[in-house]
Parts: sequence; structure tokens; C-alpha cells
Amino acid sequence: MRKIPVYTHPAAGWPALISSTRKLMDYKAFMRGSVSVLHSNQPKGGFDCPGCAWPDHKTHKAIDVCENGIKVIASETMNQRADAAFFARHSVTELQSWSGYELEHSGRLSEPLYYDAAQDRYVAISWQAAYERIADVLKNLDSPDEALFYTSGRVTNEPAFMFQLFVRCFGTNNLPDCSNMCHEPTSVMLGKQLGVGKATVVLEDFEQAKLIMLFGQNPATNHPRMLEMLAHAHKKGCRIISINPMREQGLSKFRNPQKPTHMAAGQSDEMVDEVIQIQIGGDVALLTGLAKWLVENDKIDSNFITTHTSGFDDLKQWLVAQSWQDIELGSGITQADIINLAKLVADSPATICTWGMGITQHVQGEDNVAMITNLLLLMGMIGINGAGASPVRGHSNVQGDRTMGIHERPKQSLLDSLERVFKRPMPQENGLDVIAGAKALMQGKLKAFISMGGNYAVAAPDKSAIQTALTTTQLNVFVATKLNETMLYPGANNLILPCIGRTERVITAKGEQFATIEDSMCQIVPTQGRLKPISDDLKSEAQIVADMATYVLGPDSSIPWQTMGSDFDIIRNYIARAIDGFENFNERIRESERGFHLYHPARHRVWNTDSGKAQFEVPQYPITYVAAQMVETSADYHSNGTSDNFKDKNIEKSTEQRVWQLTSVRSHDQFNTMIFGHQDRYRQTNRRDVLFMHPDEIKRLGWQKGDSVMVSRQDSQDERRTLGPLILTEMDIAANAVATYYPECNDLIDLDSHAPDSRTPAYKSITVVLQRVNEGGQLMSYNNG
Ligand SMILES: Nc1nc2c(c(=O)[nH]1)N[C@H]1C(S)=C(S)[C@@H](COP(=O)(O)OP(=O)(O)OC[C@H]3O[C@@H](n4cnc5c(=O)[nH]c(N)nc54)[C@H](O)[C@@H]3O)O[C@H]1N2
Ligand SMILES: Nc1nc2c(c(=O)[nH]1)N[C@H]1C(S)=C(S)[C@@H](COP(=O)(O)OP(=O)(O)OC[C@H]3O[C@@H](n4cnc5c(=O)[nH]c(N)nc54)[C@H](O)[C@@H]3O)O[C@H]1N2
Ligand SMILES: [Mo]
Repeated sequence: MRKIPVYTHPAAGWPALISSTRKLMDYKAFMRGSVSVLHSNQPKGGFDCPGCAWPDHKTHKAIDVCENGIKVIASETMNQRADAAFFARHSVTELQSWSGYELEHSGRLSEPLYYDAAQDRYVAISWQAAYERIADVLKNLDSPDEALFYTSGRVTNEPAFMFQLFVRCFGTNNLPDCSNMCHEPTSVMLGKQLGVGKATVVLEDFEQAKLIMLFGQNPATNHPRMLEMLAHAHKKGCRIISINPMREQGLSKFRNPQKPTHMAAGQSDEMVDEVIQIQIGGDVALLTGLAKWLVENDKIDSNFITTHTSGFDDLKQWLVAQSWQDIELGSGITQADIINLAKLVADSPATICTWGMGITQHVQGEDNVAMITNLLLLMGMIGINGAGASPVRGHSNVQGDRTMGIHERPKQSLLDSLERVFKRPMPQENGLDVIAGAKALMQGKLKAFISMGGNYAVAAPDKSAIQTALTTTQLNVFVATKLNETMLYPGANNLILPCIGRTERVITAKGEQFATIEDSMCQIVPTQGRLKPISDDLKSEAQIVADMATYVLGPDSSIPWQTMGSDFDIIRNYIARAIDGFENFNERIRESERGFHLYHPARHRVWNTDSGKAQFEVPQYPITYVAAQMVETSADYHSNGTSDNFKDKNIEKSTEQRVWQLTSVRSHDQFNTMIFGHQDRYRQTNRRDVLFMHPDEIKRLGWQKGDSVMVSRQDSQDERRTLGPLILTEMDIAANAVATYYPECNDLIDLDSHAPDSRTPAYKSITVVLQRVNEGGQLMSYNNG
């Protein structure tokens, strides 16, 4: 393939510092934000950066935060307010037409608000009146299961524990959370195979690893502090391989902001040795090729397999039956290249596999995780130093929220434990996850939607259908820091309850409080904001849950909600009694500045699985699942002709009627649905309405970069399933692949395409057709410059 211009600046370094300083100024957050940055991820009395779940590094210099962490902090510490005066100027109908970027920049939510339909505006309401409305609706539902309680992974452990307890005391397990859209295939599969659905590595393992394989992850943007660790490992001789349809430029060179000499001398570290430019959805096939070669050439750890695992014979039989032809078709990688990689795996005494959304967000998300774990087990790479499974979580406390019991399918042991400690029955039926919740909303089965953070409608598939469904409820409640689109589709009662953010102090009658989070490597860490809250009218999330519980469950509830809301030690005492691994929580969290590591049995080769051993799993889908789908749908497409979506528009089909796999990714200037800006430094674009394609493919189609292209779901005639026009943009990406930014593309994704058990939507593999807008067509209004 032709080389395309590469981004030549190192990752991080000066451009990162300049960009983040600019962001603090954009948000008019310079003073509040800068003070805050100095306190993030610091050993004593700082807050855990809300940017991502990567652990704190122990070798702290002055600042352990990254460019993108600073953007998240700037977003939270901005001085501007989205208060009643702001809403008096802008009706909700008007705000519906604002972009995610505009809503994000409207300011911090700073007083409780209620939607007044007569004025079509949010207006101020007292906290008490807000709680009364909530209680009035929730207490009068026919069943507690008519309410859905969503959590986003920003919420710290203490309020998360209270929230699940409140919801279960209310009577339902309807506790979906962002994890359903994120690392759920990881949690489900690792749980099944290793006994615990979490990373088996700790940070020190990265110092001893000899081979690190990064699957479907873009750490330069999404976990920038991980780059320092990778650069360090690389310097010590560790090989680093990225398996990704895109050559993510931020991964090639790294300039360390922690090292002033590095910055001044303009040095940078090389990081990734090789990129395996896989086809979208091709990971199972690649991993099958690796495992097949290792097994057939007897390069595996037979002792470990015999002593510690179960299911090897079935896996072996299956591997032997897979053909190299299918492996190549499914992965897009040649047998020779796969064997070369297999030899590296065979020779490595310590291998870590890390992964992100490129692995989980597919129909075969669970198969992907299963094959990564299978590979580690074949090589005996669990339970030794420098090796293991390292899923890299997204939200800073998404892992902790689950540990605290935010789960629509709770384990029986959790329910039993809650019943024992709180002496009341807990609901036993499984609740609704994100997908089932969205469907129930659309079917009119839900009458109330309560969210602790997040942007449910926009993050989920089928965004506009969820927004429409939200207008049919009796009650929607948003506990949040910033305005977003989910809040703009009011039901009969619509409330915004503004909360204190991670960077801000929580001071109660019991004094100043700190909370805790669990990072991606099972470390429980304290977090304490340092700033005065943006407004006196904010409450902590814990206090808001305490108040909702008091109003809804009534004063005779024997759980001391108000005491918990004002004294987080009391919450931690309950957590210590109810949640495994948190014994003596208050003592242990104070013993070390860095908190404590939760016991992970698989690290000690103890397997809490059904068989009592580590479990090999055979994939459920054929390894050519995505590739075959493309061949078949391509044929269909030929016979059916073009989609009707474009009937009356001046649109040109691609010269070849073929289908593409579309993947959706994050830009360098967003945190999930919070859009900070339009720059994607590494991918060299300053707009978000882009479609990335390899230059050779653009040429082959006879198209040009800068052309306007419509993208539509191959299998749908529905207008909503068409996105565009997007601007064709060059990118070093696999041949059958195109990419665009999340969340603008989320109407292309339907609620039925998801992994079977974890039910995580297939955001990363969407079969689409592309059509270019003709010159002179109505849609040629973009400016190419
Ligand atoms: N600054 C910033 N930080 C963040 C976030 C943010 O939005 N902004 N979000 C947070 C959250 S919640 C999460 S979950 C994480 C997400 O962190 P990532 O997992 O790094 O997120 P994505 O941008 O979704 O990108 C995933 C990568 O998968 C690749 N990919 C796509 N399809 C495939 C495939 O089929 N196979 C393989 N092997 N790769 C594929 C894409 O090219 C891309 O490089 O980041 C967290 N941190
Ligand atoms: N197409 C596509 N869709 C995806 C993905 C993808 O890769 N592609 N990724 C998926 C993934 S991995 C995830 S995790 C989800 C994200 O889904 P969510 O977690 O629901 O979305 P966010 O954009 O992180 O939520 C942002 C909102 O959280 C609120 N917030 C911020 N900080 C706080 C706080 O401290 N407390 C409270 N109470 N509220 C706060 C603000 O109001 C802000 O607007 O999106 C998923 N959707
Ligand atoms: Mo995520």
C-alpha cells in the first residue's frame, strides 16, 4: 500500500502541553483548572484524575496527569455556569439543535432545574421540591421494575454503593451502566475463564514484560499516561506490537512530559515495534492463527496447561480444524506474518496482552476476549511476573462501580450479603441492561429513568429512538455536572440535579470527606477534590442518593441514609461488611497513600471458576464472521440495487458496489460524548464530520480526499441509518475499513447487533455502503479547504 503522510511529532511533548493549556483557557478554567491539575493523581490529598482508569504511577514527579486528563479537568473546572439564567435565554427546543460541543461548553450545571413545558424551558426548583416530585412518581409506580437506574463510570465507590442499595431497597435490579457498552465482554469472559473479570496484571508487571501486545486500543489519546509505561518498557527491551486496523500515529513516538530534559532536548522515545494492520473484526482469526501454530508446533506450556487448566483438548481439536485460508480471510493478515508473530510469542518469557474497545465492541467481543485469554493460558502467562491480561478500562471508576454492586445481573452472593447486612429482602430477578432498558423505554414499559452521570441516549445505539422514548416517561432525573443531549427530551417530569465534581471539595457537617475509586488494575485509591464547588447549590452524589432514598423509602427505613450521606466513613463501614475484599476498608485506605490492591486469585493461580481451573473457551462464531458477512452482504447489495435513502438526492454510488466495515473511534479532543474541540492532532484533522479511508482505496474508487460521502447501513432502508455528508479523509487504515467519530454515528448502530452474553453493542463493526455526493448536488455545501 502507498505510504500516506505521517504525523511526525512525538506523542505528548510540547504540542500536548500547548494544547492542554489552550484548553484550560478555552474553558476559562485557567486558575481553577491549573490548581486542580497540580492536585491530580498525587499521593497525598489529591483527586484521582477523572480522565481514565489507568493507574497512578508510583514515580511521581510534580504532575502526573496528561494532556487529555487536563482537558477533562478543564471541562469540569470551567467558571461558566449553565444555570437558570442560561436556560431562560435558551428553550429546550433550541438546545436540541445545539451540537455536543456547544452543549458541553454551555457551563457547569449549578442549581437544581425542572422542565416547565409551558415555557419549554428549564427553570429553578428547590432541592426539596425536586425530591418530592421524584418520590411522588416512584412511589406510585405499579412496580419498581418500571424504573431504570443508569450509572456512568465517573461515579466514585461510596455513592455507587449507596445508589445500588437504594435501587435494590426500592425493589429492582434495573441497574444498567456504561460498562454494558464498554468492557462487559471482558468482565463476562475473564470471569468465566479466570474466575474474576478484571486485569491480572499490576503496574510493575509492565516493567518486567518482554512482549506487550496492544489489541484494539489507542492509548496516545485515551490512556496517555500508559505511554510513559510503554516507552519505559520498550527502553528496557520489551517488544511492543499494536494490533489495529489503523496505524495510530500517537503510538509511534513519545516525548515524556514528566522529563523536563526530554522536553527541552526534543528527544523522544520510539514505542511500537510493529503494527499488525488487521481487518476490522479480524482479531479472532489472527489469534486463532497464533494459537494454532503454537499448539501444532508444541511451543506451549504443557505443565501449566495440565496443572491449571480445563478444556484444552476441545480447543486443540477446534484449532486444528481451522484452515489457514479462513485465518487469512478472517484477519486480513498473511500466514507468514502470523507465524512470525507466533514465534515472538513463543520466545517471550513474559507476555502482557492489553486491550480496549477494538476488542470488545463487536458481535464477537466475547470470542475476542476468550482468544486473548486462551493465548495467555497456552503460554502459562497468568500468575507470573511481567505477564498477564490487561484490559484497560475507560471511565475512571467503571470497574469500581461494578465492584460496589452496580449490576443488572447481580451475583447471588452479593444479594445474600446485602440481605445479611441490611436485614431486608433484595430483589432476586435480573434487571435490564443498557440494550434491554432502551428497548423497554421504546416499548413504553418504563415510566421513570434516573441516571447517575453519563449521557445514556447519546452513548447507546439508536440514539434518536431513545430520545423520543424518553419523552413518554413520567419522570427523568439526571444527576450530573454538565448539560448533554439526553437531558433535552423531557418526560412529564424532568429534573436536573447538579452534583459536586471530582475536583471539588465535599464538606459536610462531619467535616471534609474523601471518596475512593478502583483503577483498571484493581487498586483502590482515595480521591479528594481541592476546589470550592462552582456553586453553593451543589450536593455530593452521596448526599443526593441519601436524599432520594429518604424521600422515596420513607423515614422509617432503618438504613441511616442521611448519616451515610454526610460521613463517607460510615458508607465504607457498610461496604466493608457487604462487599468481598473490603474488610477493614477505613483502616486500609488510610494505611498507604496509594490505597490497596484488591486480592485477585488468578494472580496466585487460584481459579474461582466452575471447574476450579482456568478455562479454555472455543469461540462461538466462525472466525470469518465479519469477512463472510461482507462477502454475502456485498452480493445482496448487487441484487437489490442501491438503497432508497438516496432516491431524490444527487448521489453517486461507489464505482464498485461493495460494502465496508465502519468502525467508530474517539478523537483526541473528546471524552466520550463530551466534545472538547474539533482537533484530532494525531489523525491530522480539525473537523469531526470525517470518514477515514486509505488513500489507495480512495484512488481505486476514483474519488478524492475532501469529497462528500454518505454512509448508510447496508441492511436498512431507514433514513435514520444514513449519516452524512462526511468528508473523505486519508488515513492509514486497513483496506476494507472506514472509520468515523463516536457518538455522531450512533444512529447507524441498532440495538440488536451485540455480543450474545455481555450484550455489548457492535459499535466497532458496522456494515455500510458509501455513496459520494455528485458535484453540483444539493449536499456539496462543504468547504474543502
Ligand atoms: N481522552 C479520552 N480518554 C478516554 C476516553 C475518551 O473519550 N477520551 N474514553 C474512555 C473510555 S470510556 C474508554 S472505554 C476508553 C477507550 O479507549 P480505546 O479502546 O483506545 O478507544 P477507541 O477510540 O474506541 O479506540 C479503539 C481502537 O480500536 C481500534 N479498532 C477498531 N476496530 C478494531 C478491530 O476490529 N480490531 C482491533 N484490533 N482494533 C480495532 C481503533 O482503530 C482504535 O484505535 O478510553 C477512556 N479514556
Ligand atoms: N459508537 C460508539 N458508541 C459508544 C462507544 C464507542 O466506542 N463507539 N463507546 C461506549 C463506551 S466505551 C462508553 S463507556 C459509553 C459512555 O457512556 P456515558 O458514560 O453514558 O457517557 P459520557 O459521555 O462519559 O457521559 C458524560 C456526562 O457525564 C456527566 N458527568 C461528568 N462527570 C460527572 C460526575 O462527576 N458526576 C456525575 N454524576 N456526572 C458526571 C456529564 O453530565 C456529562 O455530560 O459510550 C459508549 N458508546
Ligand atoms: Mo468505556
